[in-house]
Order: sequence, then structure tokens, then C-alpha cells
Amino acid sequence: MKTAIVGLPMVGKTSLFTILTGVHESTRMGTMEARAGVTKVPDPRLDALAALFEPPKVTHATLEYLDFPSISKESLREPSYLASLRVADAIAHVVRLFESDSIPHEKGDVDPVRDIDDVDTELILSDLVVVEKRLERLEKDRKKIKDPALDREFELLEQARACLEENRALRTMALEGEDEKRLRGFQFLSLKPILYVLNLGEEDASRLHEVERDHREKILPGRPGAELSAICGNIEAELAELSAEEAAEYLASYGLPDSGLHRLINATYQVLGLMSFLTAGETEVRAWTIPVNSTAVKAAGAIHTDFEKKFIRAEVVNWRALVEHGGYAGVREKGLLRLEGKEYIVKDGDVLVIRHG
Ligand SMILES: Nc1nc2c(ncn2[C@@H]2O[C@H](COP(=O)(O)OP(=O)(O)O)[C@@H](O)[C@H]2O)c(=O)[nH]1
Ligand SMILES: [Mg+2]
Repeated sequence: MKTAIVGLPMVGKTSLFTILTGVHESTRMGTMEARAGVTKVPDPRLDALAALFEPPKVTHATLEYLDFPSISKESLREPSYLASLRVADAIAHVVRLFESDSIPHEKGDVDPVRDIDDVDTELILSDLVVVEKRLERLEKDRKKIKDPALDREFELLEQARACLEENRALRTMALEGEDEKRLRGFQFLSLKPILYVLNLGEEDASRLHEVERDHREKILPGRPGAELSAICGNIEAELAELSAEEAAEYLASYGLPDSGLHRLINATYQVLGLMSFLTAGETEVRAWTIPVNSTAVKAAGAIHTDFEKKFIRAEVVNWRALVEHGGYAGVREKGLLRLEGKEYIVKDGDVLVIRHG
């Protein structure tokens, strides 16, 4: 799963990408290519399970982030820029809230609501170009060939055009089934789930949660498929250099309960519609990523396709119960280890043991 980090110039995109992935700015200047990096998803549940099982291997779930050059009308016309944005599964739009006299803001002043509206509009306009081109083509084709599939596509794209012309993102259309699939096939930018990342200055760090709540109320209503997360980029950069203990102290000195980076990664999971389940034993403790509402048999398939094909049952226990009762024998004794079938909907934090043929 790839998340594209986009935004105006000098808002902190690359700084954030570096903290997330550990990939440092190389000699990219001038090109329109995005850079990719992988983030280990922090997961305290893995640490607790690893302490219990002491396996030689602990494997975190991962997410891929892409650092994009600044977004603008011009960059959205660059074929290489567009192509890499189209294949992203979600967009993280970094929005600047930090003030700085030495770092100019492209639009003259700091105004997050304006920046969010402007970038949303650019994505919408870019999609509108694609919709109009395709409608033109369809108009010609439908005169030559009678095909109900073409008629349906035409209707659907007319709805999409109406939506975009009202300056609404395609993700607000609430489509289902075939229509949803059809539209997805175009890889429209405004159809992708979006996460607005507010980048605060240190002076606002102690108000981070308040600022996030205020903007959430201002921005999210009427924007289904969107999420918002506030972060203080400079503080996170400092944290990356510290030990866990020092980091906790440093956070506390700003009155912050937790790392903004962890919250950002969780928010990415949320917009992508993902969750994780766990497997734990003497050889490995591991987090696996699946779409929310996945069945046990699908979860088995995430581990190995053979497990999906030859699935018999899953033994399921919540990770906390497993830790508290000191392992499988303990939870089995208490009747906390349940047997579930193929259709069981896996919950966040479930530890699974797949029984297969
Ligand atoms: N004060 C402050 N400066 C920042 C913050 N994040 C990034 N910067 C600075 O803003 C400039 C642009 O950052 P960069 O990450 O390259 O932005 P990009 O153009 O969006 O990729 C650099 O000088 C950064 O040091 C922040 O949270 N606070
Ligand atoms: Mg950059």
C-alpha cells in the first residue's frame, strides 16, 4: 500500500518523509520523480508479545510512503508526476501551520483551510480533464457500436463530471459494486482517500490536540473518505534521534502524551481502510496487514495462499489476554482461546493460529 505525500512547496513534506522512512534527501533536485521509502508500523503489542515468546524474529507491518515534488497545476500536467500519483492508494496532503520568516510560504501567508481547498481543487480539475476526454471518446464510440457497457460508463462519467464541476471530489460520490470498480479503473486522484497532515510549529506543540480538533470540525464535514492528523515536524525530527526514555521525557516537556508520528501512521492505516492482526510463537512474532472487515480465511491468505486454500479453522485470542495469561496454555485453560470458522471477521489485535490441511 502506497501513500503519496503531496503539498505546496516548503511545507515540510520531505522532512516528514525522512522521519517516516529514514530515507534522506538525495540528489533529486529538478526531476519530477517521487521517491519511495518504507515505514515500520510501530506496534507496542508486538513488543509485549515478543517479551512473552522471546522469538528470534519480530516482524512489524510496513507502509510505503512516496515523497512528491510540490503539487501545482504544472506538476499535475507532468506525465511522470501524474503516473506515480495515479498508482498511489492514498494521498497525504501536508499542510503548513508553522510560521517562519526565513522560510517563505508560496501563497504569502499561512492559511491551512485555503491550502486544503486549493490542492483539493487542483486534484478535481485534473480528474475533470480525464473525464471530459473519455466522454468525448465515448460519444464517438457509442455512435458506431451499440454496447450497454459503454452506455453505463457514459452515464457514470456524466455523474462524475457533474460532481467535479461542483468542485466536489469523486470520493464523495458514494458508489458501489460495478460502478465503483469502473470508476476506480481510471485511477482518479480525487477518488483516493486523503489524509490532511497539519504541520505545526513548536510554539503550538502544546496545543496540538486542540488545533487538530478545531481543524477536524472545520474541514472534515462534507468530506467523506478524508481524515486529518496534526503533527509537529520539528519535534518528531528531534525524537527520531532519542532513545525511548529520552523521547518520552522530551514529549512530556511539551505536554504531549504520545508521538505524533505514531498517530500519523495510524491515521494512514485508517484512510487506507487497513488494520492488523498478529501471529505469535517461539519462532516469530509478527503483525500482518489486512483490509478492515476481512474474514479469517482472508487473513490466513495474507500469511500464505496455501493457508487460505486449505483453511480449516482459526484459533483466536486477543493479544492482551494472551500476554496476561502467559501464553496459549494459560488462555486455553481459561477458555479464552476461541475456535472460529472461515467467515469470522478478524478484529484489530486478534492473535490468530491458523489450522490448515
Ligand atoms: N519551523 C519549522 N520548519 C520546518 C518544519 N518542517 C520543515 N521545516 C523547514 O521548512 C523547509 C522546507 O522543508 P521541506 O521538508 O524540504 O519541505 P518540502 O518543500 O515540503 O519538501 C526546511 O528548511 C525545513 O527545515 C516545521 O515543522 N517547523
Ligand atoms: Mg521536498
